[in-house]
Amino acid sequence: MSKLLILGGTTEANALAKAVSEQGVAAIYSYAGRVENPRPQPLPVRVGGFGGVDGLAAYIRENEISHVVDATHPFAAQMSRNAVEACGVAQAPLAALTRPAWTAQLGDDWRLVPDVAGAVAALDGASQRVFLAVGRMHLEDFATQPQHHYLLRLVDEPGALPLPNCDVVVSRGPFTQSDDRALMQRHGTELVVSKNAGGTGARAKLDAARALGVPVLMIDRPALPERVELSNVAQVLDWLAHSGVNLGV
Ligand code: 3Y8
Ligand code: NAP
Repeated sequence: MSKLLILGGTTEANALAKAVSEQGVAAIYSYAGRVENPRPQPLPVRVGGFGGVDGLAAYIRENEISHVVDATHPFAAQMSRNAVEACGVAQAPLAALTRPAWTAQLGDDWRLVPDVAGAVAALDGASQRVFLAVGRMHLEDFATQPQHHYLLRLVDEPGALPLPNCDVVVSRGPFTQSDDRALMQRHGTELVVSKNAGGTGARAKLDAARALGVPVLMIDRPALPERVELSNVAQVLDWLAHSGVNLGV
């Protein structure tokens, strides 16, 4: 009996959940529990960490998971590393549903940095109005550059913030170019800091930056281990069918 575990939390994971539900495939959708109200899914949902590699391997065995699709965000590197190891231990086939990195287009003014620490270092210097669109988990890292006036976009209302000069917008994507352009004009944004997430849900700020002639500090993705990588839902359904999952009508 097949049962699919989807490691979720992205636009692509949500599209896969919809397709798998429509195909009548037994599946469960997993969130880390990072935000207060994660988007509802058309599948049974579990929330919270598994407890490292051993916890995930045990979960796979105890719940008779036959296949795992890692559809987490490109920056969810720990989860992706754990998935590769745990699926090896539990002998469960694993495929990742990923999205290509963004590349600069004509008119873009990007400065590439290797990681969050590189972005922090690149903020040395005089005060600027910075749209820090990297979420909540890395805000502490930017506390060493308090001289800037930050615009923060967060999924949930924050508690105390580590940055003295900041405006907060509580909003979850997917975002639109016109909204992001208006937001950046209101804030007087002079620099955007972005993860190279890829996909469609977060790219509006890049299109808005290009239109406004605003430079972008683009944070490269963390390295991920070797694994089967698929780039759309159809490829995942095909991978499932070819590894013994009976898809519905
Ligand atoms: C909890 C689950 C959908 C999927 C929505 C995508 C698109 C909108 C864009 C900006 C960038 C950022 C952030 C972002 C985007 C999608 C997708 C994506 C970026 C939710 C979600 C969860 C999370 C976790 C959250 C992180 C944060 C990152 C905000 C759901 C809404 C900045 C990444 O407060 C926190 O702790 C937030 C944590 C990890 C990164 C960080 O370091 O803070 N995502 N985002 C998942 C879980 O619990 O397992 O409610 O849907 C999902 C989405 N966020 O179709 O609706 O697919 O990427 N998420 C980044 O890309 O830079 C916002 O503001 O421009
Ligand atoms: P991470 O740093 O790679 O993972 C840290 C730990 O969180 C993992 O070891 C695991 O805990 C738990 N975890 C992560 N994703 C999980 C999932 N889908 N289901 C169950 N446990 C999960 O992950 P992250 O960057 O914090 O991302 C957390 C979630 O937010 C993921 O669903 C990801 O897709 C989503 N997201 C992240 C970003 C981002 O910028 N990082 C952007 C958009 C969406 P255990 O070791 O205890 O199992």
